[in-house]
Amino acid sequence: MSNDANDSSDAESLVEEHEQRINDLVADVDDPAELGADEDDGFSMQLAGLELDRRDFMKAGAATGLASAAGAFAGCQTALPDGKTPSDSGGGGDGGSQGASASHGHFVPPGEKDEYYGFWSGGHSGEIRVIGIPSMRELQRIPVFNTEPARGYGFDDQSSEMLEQAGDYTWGDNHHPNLSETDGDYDGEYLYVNDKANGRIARVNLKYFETDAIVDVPNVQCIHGTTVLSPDTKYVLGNGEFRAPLPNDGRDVNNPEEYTALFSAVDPESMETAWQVKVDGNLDIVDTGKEGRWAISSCYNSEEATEIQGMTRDDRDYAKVFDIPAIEQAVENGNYEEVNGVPVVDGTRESDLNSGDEPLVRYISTPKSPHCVEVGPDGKYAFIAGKLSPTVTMLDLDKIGEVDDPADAVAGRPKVGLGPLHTTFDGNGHAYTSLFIDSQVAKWDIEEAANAELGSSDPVIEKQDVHYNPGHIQALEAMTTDPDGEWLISLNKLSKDRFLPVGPIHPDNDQLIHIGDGEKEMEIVADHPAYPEPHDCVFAHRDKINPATTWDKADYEGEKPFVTAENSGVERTGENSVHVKASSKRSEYGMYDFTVQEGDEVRLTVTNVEGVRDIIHGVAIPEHDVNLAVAPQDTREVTFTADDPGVYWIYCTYFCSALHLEMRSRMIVEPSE
Ligand code: K7E
Ligand code: CUA
Repeated sequence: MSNDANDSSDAESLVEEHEQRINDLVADVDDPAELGADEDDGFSMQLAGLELDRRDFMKAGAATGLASAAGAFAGCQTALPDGKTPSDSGGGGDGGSQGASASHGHFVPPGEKDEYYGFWSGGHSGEIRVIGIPSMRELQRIPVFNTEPARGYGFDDQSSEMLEQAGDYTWGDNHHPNLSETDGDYDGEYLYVNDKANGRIARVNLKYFETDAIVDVPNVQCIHGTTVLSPDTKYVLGNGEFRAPLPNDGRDVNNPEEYTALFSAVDPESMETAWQVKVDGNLDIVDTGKEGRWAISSCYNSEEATEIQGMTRDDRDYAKVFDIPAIEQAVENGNYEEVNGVPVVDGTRESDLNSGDEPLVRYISTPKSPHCVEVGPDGKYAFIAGKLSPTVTMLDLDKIGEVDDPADAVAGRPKVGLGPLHTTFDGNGHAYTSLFIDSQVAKWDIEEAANAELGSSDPVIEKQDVHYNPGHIQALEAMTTDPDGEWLISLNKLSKDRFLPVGPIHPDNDQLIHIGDGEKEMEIVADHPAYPEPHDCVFAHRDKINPATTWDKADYEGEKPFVTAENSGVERTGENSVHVKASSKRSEYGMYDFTVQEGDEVRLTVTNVEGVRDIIHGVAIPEHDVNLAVAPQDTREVTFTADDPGVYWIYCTYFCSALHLEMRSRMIVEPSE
């Protein structure tokens, strides 16, 4: 087990080593073969009186010196009409009237509402965050793969059973939130999100902003890229990124060439895995065409290596284009092997199913360790960002099914800058690509790129510095057929010196950028610190999302009782079990006390009988790890054991009225003898 990266111990040489590795790997699209170890990538920024490689920002360890350089940098873009730097004009994002840019306010006054919902993945926090656009105010958090006391999630029986059945992991790493679609537009029903860490896909019910299903996808360790199949959410599609033996039961552990990556389709209603496709290489990000036929995935490890040197060896990898109806046909014809209850279709290049006119998977050579795939609003092109190549490859989706050699479907390949990761759209013919290494967003003209020579940087219109190292960028409703333009968010991985220091683990920095209709220059108007680590976000106009403000008890009728003050009480259900039912309202529970016996298993059912929005009652029982949050008209249940005799005060955890502190009850646990 050797690892070169550990050979140098001092910080400075580690930085140099990393820089050297990146320099060696970052390809020049014009002639990838010639990009040798010693060559300068030729990229530098001219500043007044100072020439600085943008990547110097990756190196600087201390904030001192960096701060002033960053200020100069921000200013050098002169994107602002009055010559102010973005931080002068409200980069602090403090939400006050000073916080709005002179030209493009994002400030939403008290009492007014945002125009858009933003749904942020929470990365390894495991949650979804709901953020209003353009204010950037955080509106809500939706726990998905984590537990969350404020919402009783992972505490009540229903959610803890769901988490248990989905593998009983204590966390997840969610990257890609996707809104359900009908006719290619958001229908406001569901949000689907992946768990990269444990190979799961979850569904959030947008009526209640609550996770209602999680599937632990068989045969894969990790689900990375995730998308819904446009235009009608026929499937939720997930990319298995890590190659592993199939099944991973101890076979082939020392034969990495036998490992495989799987592309999975999950039924959005039943949340069961419908089928999987085995492929060569790995799978990173995925998006679909707009008409329901094609799904396009990137692959960064066509080398099928197990260490970084091998994974980055070749200058070409692939995009893989999945023909969904052809895969369904193969499943229907029985052309699969069933593994752990799921039909697995062979989509490797050698597969018979890939030999005819209608291959299941088309492999298209793409430079180099590509990352994102995003399909543009008109569905014409898929945009595949080169990551280690400074280019974005455009695939013509109309041609894919027609050309003999899928490489002939490549419609353009503009050179946009270093470290391109993700692309988004304003609906007016512009693409915006994040440049991780350059810490910039590049705006470019899509049709010009289709007409230009491969590798030309002519289509690039403008570059905006961001702070620092962007991953995903998203413009309003950019993933629909009708993007709204106006605002773009750059989800920057590093914040460095942008905020008050808070210790060595820094927040990310989500920057709000005004793009308008794409005809003017981009302008940064707010910095928004984000708890690590959001990867992606998705926006919907507020007219498309219609959450309930209280519960509709018909939605759980037959599953849970609706407990009123009258039917509150204790019912003995067995020698060592009781069912305790209690209503709740301002400012009392249905019982001032109840008695159980030492050792009883207690099933506690609590209904909030109020119909008034925003009046939540909590149920905390000290020393029993009991914590419920019950919204108006909702009922929650929890089961626990009353192990130790004594008196336990039950209290309400939501400050619901002036008599909130008095809203209490006693659980009396009588000794068994
Ligand atoms: Cu680019 Cu997981 Cu979408 Cu992170 S992925 S950035
Ligand atoms: Cu109910 Cu506080």
